[in-house]
Amino acid sequence: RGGEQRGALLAAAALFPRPPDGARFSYGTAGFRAEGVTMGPAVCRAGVVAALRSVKLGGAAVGLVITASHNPVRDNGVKIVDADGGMLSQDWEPFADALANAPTPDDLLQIVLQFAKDEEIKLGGSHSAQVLLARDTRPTGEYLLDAAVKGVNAMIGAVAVDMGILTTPQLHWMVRSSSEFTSLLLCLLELVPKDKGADVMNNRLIVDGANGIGGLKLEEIKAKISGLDIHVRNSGKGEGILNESCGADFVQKEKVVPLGFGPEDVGFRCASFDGDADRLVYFRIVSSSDNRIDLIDGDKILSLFVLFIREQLDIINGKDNKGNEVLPTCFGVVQTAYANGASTDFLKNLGLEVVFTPTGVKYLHKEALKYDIGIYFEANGHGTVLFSDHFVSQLESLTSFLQHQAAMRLLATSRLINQAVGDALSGMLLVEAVLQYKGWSFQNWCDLYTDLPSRQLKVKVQDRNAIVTTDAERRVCQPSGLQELIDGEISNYSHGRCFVRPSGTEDVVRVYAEASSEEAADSLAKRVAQHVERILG
Ligand code: G16
Repeated sequence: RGGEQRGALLAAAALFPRPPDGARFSYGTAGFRAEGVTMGPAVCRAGVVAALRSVKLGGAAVGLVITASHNPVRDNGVKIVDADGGMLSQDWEPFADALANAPTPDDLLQIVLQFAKDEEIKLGGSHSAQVLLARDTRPTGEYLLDAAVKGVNAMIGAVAVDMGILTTPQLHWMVRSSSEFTSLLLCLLELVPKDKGADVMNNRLIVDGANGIGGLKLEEIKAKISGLDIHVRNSGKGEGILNESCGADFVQKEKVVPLGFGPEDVGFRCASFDGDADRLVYFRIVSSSDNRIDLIDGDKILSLFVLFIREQLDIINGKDNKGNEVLPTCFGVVQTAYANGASTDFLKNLGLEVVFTPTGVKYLHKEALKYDIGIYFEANGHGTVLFSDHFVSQLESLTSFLQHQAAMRLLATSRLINQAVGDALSGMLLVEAVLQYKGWSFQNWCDLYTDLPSRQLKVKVQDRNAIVTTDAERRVCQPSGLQELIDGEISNYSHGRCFVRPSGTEDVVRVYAEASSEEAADSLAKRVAQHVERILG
């Protein structure tokens, strides 16, 4: 593909030719600047530099911002943001200068080829590269954005992503966070003990994107996630309909194979996002002749994270010589009534404090903030792990080698997993890192505990808000008499548990039942649903 690459560079350079009498560009204090209408060639060539920089850094996102900052409105400029979110490495400025000033497309090509050779960058290969573009409000911004895109696209395999009109620091921040994501995963994987992990686990991961935005985003970044062979189904690019017979809600509630999966996926580890990628569940297709799946819901994701965090805390807390814990930690788990009873038992048997809140991230998150490390998940896959600022600063101060490695793992975890809200993408990367750390297969993870069979039903009633609940939605206080009927039903089932609550997102009453067999859970849910229907009409 060398010839194709050469052709693309020549073509881009020819689109924005440098005038023979054009002023000399110098990368200067903060990139190239001049009168906006004359900047086309320099901006296009800066696009080439930015794309090449991303290739050099293994595909990490690099930024390019079109602005002349405090200078007059007729001026414009271009500045490259390095993958760490800071300014372009100064070693690259002479190359950027030479390229901006190359008189002809041929000269430009020669400079790129020579530089790529010196920097050992393989051109025309199967590399990936990503450049995030932004501009300010100047009138020449749009024209120059086009020049930048053409420059980026002149590097085969490079993708230009227009982030729109932004402040310059916003773009720096976006570039920084985008590369943090992948570099933190790498950091976690590097902290996998050498006697564990990697080779034990199959690195193929198949992801159901629910035909939504999560699939699209994952397609963009998957090549940069080293160590994982990610395949996206329902990626949002094809014909499939958003959340229709696919996605985390469907997989978790129906416990069957989502659309878009075929015989080739049987037996592999699969993850499923919902339409806006804030829920995550995992599953495995049992056999191609059977629609059933083995489901790993939010509760089991939580349990995996709990084990990992506990292990790191145990390493850190090997007592000091006075018998004190090195880092006393307040570690709490938050669940809702939907948490499978087997998961709650598992967590309590580990000696953990498990707190219940009503359904809704807004309640769980608030509760989890009360701990040094607070972890919450809803069974439906909404959840994350929160680290207090105070705890993070204590982690940063641990130095003894063994403790240091465990502290580093927790620090990387705190930065990888989204501290603002549950996030399918970052949650999935943490799952993958933890499985590798433990050297666990999907089956090992399944075997943590056996879910009690459960069933969820929806009942359409006249006024769902006639149901008032208490005790984190585990009991009904209105209408009177309903809870007694539910209790009466539960008493007929071994391991029976059942609750009803008005949905906060749909005009229905939800019924959840658990029992020792599928049939029993189905029957308990149905019987209670009938009472709800009869009483509420
Ligand atoms: C929202 C909330 C979740 C909740 C879910 C179902 O999720 O953010 O916390 O579990 O609704 O709520 P309900 O049972 O009240 O309908 P999403 O994924 O729809 O944003």
